[in-house]
Amino acid sequence: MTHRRNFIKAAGATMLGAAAVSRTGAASLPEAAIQTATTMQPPPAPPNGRPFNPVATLNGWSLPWRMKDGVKEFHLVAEPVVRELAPGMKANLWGYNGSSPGPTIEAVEGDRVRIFVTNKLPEPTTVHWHGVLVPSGMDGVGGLTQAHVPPGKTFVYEFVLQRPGTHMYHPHADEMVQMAMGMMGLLIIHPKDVHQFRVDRDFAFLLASYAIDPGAATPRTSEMTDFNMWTWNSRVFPGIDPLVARSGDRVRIRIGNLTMTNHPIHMHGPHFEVTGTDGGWVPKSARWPEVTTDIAVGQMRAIEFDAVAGDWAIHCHKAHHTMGPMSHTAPNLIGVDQRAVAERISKLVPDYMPMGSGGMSEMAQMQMPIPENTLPMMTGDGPFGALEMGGMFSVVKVRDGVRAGEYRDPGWFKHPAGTVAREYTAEDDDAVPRAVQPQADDKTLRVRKPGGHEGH
Ligand SMILES: [Cu+2]
Repeated sequence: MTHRRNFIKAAGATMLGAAAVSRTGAASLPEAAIQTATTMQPPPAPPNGRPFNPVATLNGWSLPWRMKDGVKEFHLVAEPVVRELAPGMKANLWGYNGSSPGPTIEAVEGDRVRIFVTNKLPEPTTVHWHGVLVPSGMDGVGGLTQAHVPPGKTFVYEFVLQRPGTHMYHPHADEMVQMAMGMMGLLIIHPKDVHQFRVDRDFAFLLASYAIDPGAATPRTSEMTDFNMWTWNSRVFPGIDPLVARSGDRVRIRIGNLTMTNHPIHMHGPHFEVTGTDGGWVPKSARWPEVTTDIAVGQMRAIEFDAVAGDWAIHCHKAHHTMGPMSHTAPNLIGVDQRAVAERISKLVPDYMPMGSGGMSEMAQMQMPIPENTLPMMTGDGPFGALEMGGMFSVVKVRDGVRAGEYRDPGWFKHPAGTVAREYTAEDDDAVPRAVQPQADDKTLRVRKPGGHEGH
């Protein structure tokens, strides 16, 4: 395995496709492809089996399979991995096939799949196929439906995929530790009819959270609430891939939540509809327009929208989840005059810098020094200055003329002239109408009466 890994790395970390598998003559086990890249590897069209339109896993990849007598064979290897969460911060996680989350498994409604799971962890594991109706004995609950997979052993799961949808896989063995260490992945079941539920762009990612103390690299697995790395596919802003689309594209984003809290995911710009849950696709008549959808723990939501040109922020709306590591017990110093105390402290600590009297924005502006192997509380540069973000934040970048299958970052949006908010100056006086001050006798003034109903 080590030898194979080096071989693949030497080849530029390209995925080893199903075609290359026979090289080993692999008596029984299909090759376990390895991928350690942290940028999206858009999967090619399926080389065999029923056709489908692959998903684009943010900062991730899809697992190649081997077709054997009409059965799709996949090979997952549960193992320790090193994952860069964002430039400047690496984490010691557990994952599958070189990455956390593990590779996305994609197959088609009606497919029979055989999934080999090799355990290279120091403790037993299992794989549960979250939301997939499988024979009870294939459900992956250690002790309940199967014996645990001991370290060094390989188990095999086999079932027929009965219904199209978006699902997740994760251990059901020492779950608290193994999921806090990053063991999870997506399982996408495409419809048998390639035209059903068809979209132009189909993104997918998992929400995960980690508690990694500044300077450390291994998550504290006993943490229940105070996480500091709020990730999409085990990446944090500015390490999360942008979601690139062409104007007019029908775009789907599938989001699964395997953290320990809910995440209201909010998208700026075009309104979307919730079109899918773990339970399947929502009938057209039951969909409703939204700009934020809350994703509870253990849930998946698929949203769809028609892309409009621009740079549209997409993020969790819990403000602490778009932040990097920070102390949650820092006092609020807004309005506090720190000058006198700063003078006294700087006699003891020459570099002391009082902050916070006017909010925390200056922390993003000046990129304060931080310990090794952690991330700033807020960071990122946009075309107009500091973004002051972290954690669960990315940008839907919609442009005219993006080619189909093109996911490369197109850079910042070029706003048409006169469409950017700007400073108001005195010269504008003639051009811009003054704000109207309503007068008491203004016939159009509407007031809300204490009774709750409107009157004039
Ligand atoms: Cu959140």
